Amino acid sequence: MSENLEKTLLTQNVEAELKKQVQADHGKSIADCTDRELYLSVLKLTKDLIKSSTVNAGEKKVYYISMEFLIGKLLSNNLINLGIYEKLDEVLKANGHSLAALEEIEPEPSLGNGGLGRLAACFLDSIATLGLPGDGIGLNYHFGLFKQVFQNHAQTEQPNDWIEDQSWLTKTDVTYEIPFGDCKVISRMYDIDVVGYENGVNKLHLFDVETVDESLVRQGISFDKTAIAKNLTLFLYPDDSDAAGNLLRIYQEYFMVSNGARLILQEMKEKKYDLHELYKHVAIQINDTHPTMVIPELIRILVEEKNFAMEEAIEVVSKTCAYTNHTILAEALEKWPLSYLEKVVPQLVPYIQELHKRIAAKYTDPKVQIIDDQDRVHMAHIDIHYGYSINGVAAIHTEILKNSELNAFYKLYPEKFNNKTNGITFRRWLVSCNHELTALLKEKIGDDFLKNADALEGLLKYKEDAQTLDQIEAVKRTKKEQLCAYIKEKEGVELDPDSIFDIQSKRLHEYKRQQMNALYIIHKYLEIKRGTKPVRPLTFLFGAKAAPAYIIAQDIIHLLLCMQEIINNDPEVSPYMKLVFVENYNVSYAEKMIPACDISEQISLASKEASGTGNMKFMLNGAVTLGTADGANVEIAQLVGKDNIFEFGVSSDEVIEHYAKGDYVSRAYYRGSKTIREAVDFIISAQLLKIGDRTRLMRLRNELMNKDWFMTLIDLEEYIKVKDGMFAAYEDRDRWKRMMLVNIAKAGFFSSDRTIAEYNRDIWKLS
Ligand code: 26Q
Repeated sequence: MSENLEKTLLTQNVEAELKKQVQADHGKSIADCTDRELYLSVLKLTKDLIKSSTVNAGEKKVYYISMEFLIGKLLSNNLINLGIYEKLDEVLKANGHSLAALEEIEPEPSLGNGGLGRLAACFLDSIATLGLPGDGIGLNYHFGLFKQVFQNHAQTEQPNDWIEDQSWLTKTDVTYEIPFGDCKVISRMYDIDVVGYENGVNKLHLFDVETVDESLVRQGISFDKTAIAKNLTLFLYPDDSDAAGNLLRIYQEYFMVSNGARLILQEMKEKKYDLHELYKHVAIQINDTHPTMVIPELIRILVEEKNFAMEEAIEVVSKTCAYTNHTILAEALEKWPLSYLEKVVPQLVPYIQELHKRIAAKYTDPKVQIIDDQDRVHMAHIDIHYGYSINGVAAIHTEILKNSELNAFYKLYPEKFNNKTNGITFRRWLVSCNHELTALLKEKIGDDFLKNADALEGLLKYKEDAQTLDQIEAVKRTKKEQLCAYIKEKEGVELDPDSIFDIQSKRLHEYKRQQMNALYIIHKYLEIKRGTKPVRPLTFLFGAKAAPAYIIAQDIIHLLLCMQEIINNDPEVSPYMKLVFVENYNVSYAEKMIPACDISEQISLASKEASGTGNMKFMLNGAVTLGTADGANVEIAQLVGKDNIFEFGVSSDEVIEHYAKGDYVSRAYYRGSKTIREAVDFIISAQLLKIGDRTRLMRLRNELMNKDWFMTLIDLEEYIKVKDGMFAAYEDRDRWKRMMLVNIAKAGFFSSDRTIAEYNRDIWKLS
């Protein structure tokens, strides 16, 4: 029987197949099984079904190498992409169960920190959906990103062991020997199938070390960092945007790229392609600088094992590798001391020196050198000189790279620079997380938008249609009720679905300015205490993890958790305003919060957020953005028009100028505004000091008044004004509902299918 026929039969007989599977696994009927038993059987059945799907193939293949793939739970997405979600849900419901209950059982693989990792996951989905041959290459961390637990109004970290006996991982027999300066490890490849939406499958290859010892983990997430063979893939670095120098990170990076390089060359060999034409068959997309060592590693292997001359090896590899930049924060650009590399990967050092020498011989500008005068290796510089493409992730971000941050490189290689505005997969961020909105959209505009996201614009013809507008509002209300129930269960706080849901969820970082939102909340609290009550109750929701070593970020969480206690327990205030900082925000939580949001907080200091992707997810689900002119917010504003977004704040040009002149003085803003003074001073008020930690609160206020590197105070007054205006606009229900509709209708541009089609057209050229 042909594979496709087999697949068709299986899809048509979901009920019979599930019955058979359940009988074989547990010896009972579907109705008699527990949810866990059913989950295991559905997992097996789905994996089998995927096995009989077509694998995307072609003359050229892309390898997306990334230290992070924040894939989230896979069950419902795979079922949706295989086209059997609804059928299976029906079968389960007829037997007294539901897919929603099974979804809760699956552990979440949190193999990423935030945006960069989630983007990689959305990209894999779109690459498979577009039928392109393309695999992911990454690491199989035993404990993904830490689990966040709140204690005494502060974040603590616990290991998140997501790997169960039966999971989406398939152990392969691919193993390699990976040498380091001081030891050797044996790797093994594990695969996760990536199912395209009504299309073929690709793979996510995750490398692991056989000898990892999970018992090394002691208190919290601390562990012995010296025994490399035992700890290499134990943890994902819980760091967003701070390139904390650590040897283990370099071991991890080299381990990933060396395995990746070997796999790529092995596949070239199996397909009998000529290695001298590597670039005709392979594109390697380097996700930020973390996998940069793949460049010298490939060159090394070609020279040492494949008889290439240095010159040709460099040329072939340079025509194969492309680099994506995700950050403009100088402190987040990886610069490794040469001495670290000498210890971890001495075999690469002569190649890095060779790459450096060639540049030094050509260009005198110190800004473009690979090894600087302090003997630090600038990873991004390797990518730019020895890759054929460099892209930013939103229009404004790419412009800033070209005109300021990487201007010296842009002058050398203008043709290498290009923009690829980020996107999100609609399968997860609409179909899977918002069944109700998906059904409504299908009813109104058909299901074309599932394959062709631009078709969402068809919704615009209902802009003045009262019935449609009410239906959109009703969906939002349903999603808010569902979130209320979930938060009640998880966080023990009762919320009002008739209040305005204002949400800021993303990694905690000063540049994202959760502290500015906190100051607004303090301001509103004080106003209510003085008797000025909001027209409608307000619900402020936060979700965010902070890197454990990022002290100020921890202080901001502390402030918000203390405010949560003060506000929610004050009978004068809580009827008008509530605050919940949800614990352990992750992909699964995002899928519940985003569809319930009215106001999407995208308030980074202009020029600092490369793109943001949460902004796109909120918009797609009918939230209205409150944002600065930063990252993809700029493109959102262009698409929806000034009437359908609330913008505020200084421009990126002004910000860049302040940094250049060093003339931002936060204390001047503090002195100049009573509103600001009052909010900032409240951080060390008797009320807060009573429940909070004096050191943390004093440090945070001090930081805001005396440093405020990310210019919170420069935008605070305007933020308050615009946000209050937004709450007022919410009361003009017709206007608000139209804004929701326009935001949904214009979100098509942010489908990662569009982004990937552009990567393919301009960079990979697969077919
Ligand atoms: C580096 C060295 C050592 C340890 C950790 C790291 C590290 C880890 C993660 C550095 C950076 C990250 C993550 C960066 C990130 O998520 N960037 C985000 O990427 C998104 C996708 O392009 C953008 O939308 C966001 O604007 C950007 O912040």
